[in-house]
Amino acid sequence: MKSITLIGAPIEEGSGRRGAAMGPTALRIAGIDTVLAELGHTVHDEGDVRPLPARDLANHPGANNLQMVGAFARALHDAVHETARKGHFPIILGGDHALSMGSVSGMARHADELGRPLFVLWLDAHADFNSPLTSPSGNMHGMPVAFFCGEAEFAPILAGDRPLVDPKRVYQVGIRSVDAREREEIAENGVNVYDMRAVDEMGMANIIREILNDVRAANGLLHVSLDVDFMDPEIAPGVGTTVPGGATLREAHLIMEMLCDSGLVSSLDVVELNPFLDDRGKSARILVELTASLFGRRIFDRPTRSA
Ligand code: B3U
Ligand code: MN
Ligand code: MN
Repeated sequence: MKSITLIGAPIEEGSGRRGAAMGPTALRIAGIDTVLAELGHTVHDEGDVRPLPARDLANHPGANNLQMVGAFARALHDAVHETARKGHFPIILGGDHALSMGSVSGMARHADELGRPLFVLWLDAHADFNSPLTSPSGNMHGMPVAFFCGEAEFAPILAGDRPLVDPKRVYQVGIRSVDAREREEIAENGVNVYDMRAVDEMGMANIIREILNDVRAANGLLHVSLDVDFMDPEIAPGVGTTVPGGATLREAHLIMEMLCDSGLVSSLDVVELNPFLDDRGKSARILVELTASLFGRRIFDRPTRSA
C-alpha cells in the first residue's frame, strides 16, 4: 500500500481559456481521495499549491502569462520534490498542462538524488513540445515537454541548474495533433512517439509493454502525465482542446492496470480537466476511475504477468 499525497495546482494561465483552475476541485468532488483510501492507501491532501512570486521573469512575446506559469512551476517543483523525497507518491491535480514544467522537474531532481533515471509517459493528443519561439498560440500548456527536456529558451523559469529529462526517455502515446515545427523538434530530440496509428497497428498492450521494459531495464522511475484530451472527446468532453479519434475508455484503463502491475510508476499528473466544459462531471469521474485502476482496482485478480 502506498502513501499518496494529493497536490492541487489550479493553474489555467497556460491554456488559452478559463476553467481548468476548477479542475482540482472537481477531482476532489468526484472523490479521488476516498477512492484511493478505499483501495487501502494512505491519502493526504495537501490542498492547492500557492504560486511563488515570479516577478523576476521578464515577459516573453511568445509565452503568454509567463510569470504566472513560472510561479506555479516553481511552487510545484518544490512541493513534488519534497513529497517524493519523503517517500510519498505525488498526484498532481490540474490545472492545465503547463504545470508539468514543475512536477516533472521536481521528480527529475528526486530521481537525480537517487541516482536513477526519470522516464516520462506522456498520454496526450498533443506533443506539447513547442517553445516560445515555435508555438503558434503562445499558450504554455503546449510547451512543458520542451521545457523539461532542456529547450534553452526557458532557462530563467526555474533555477538554471535544474535537472533535465533525456528526451529519449520520454514516451508519448495517443498523439494526433502536432504542429510543423514541433514535429521537427521531436524527431531531432529523439522523443519516442506512439501516435494513434501506432496504437491501432500495435495495440495498446504491446506499446505499454515496450515502454515498461525500457524503464525496468534502466531501473528508472516513471512519471505519468495524463491529459484529459488523450481520451476521445466522446468519453471525456471536459477539456478545452478536444481532438477526435482519441483513446477509448478500455485502452485507458488497460494502461493504468498494466502500469499498476509494473510497480514502476513514481508520480502522476492529472491535467487539463475543464469542469466548465464537462458534461455533469463525466470527465472528472472517469479520471478518478482511471486513477483507481492505477492504484490497484481491478476486475479480477490475475497472476502477475506484467512483461
Ligand atoms: N500545439 C498547439 C495546441 C495545443 C497543445 N497543447 C494543447 N493545445 N493543449 C499549441 O498551441 O501549442
Ligand atoms: Mn497536454
Ligand atoms: Mn492535449
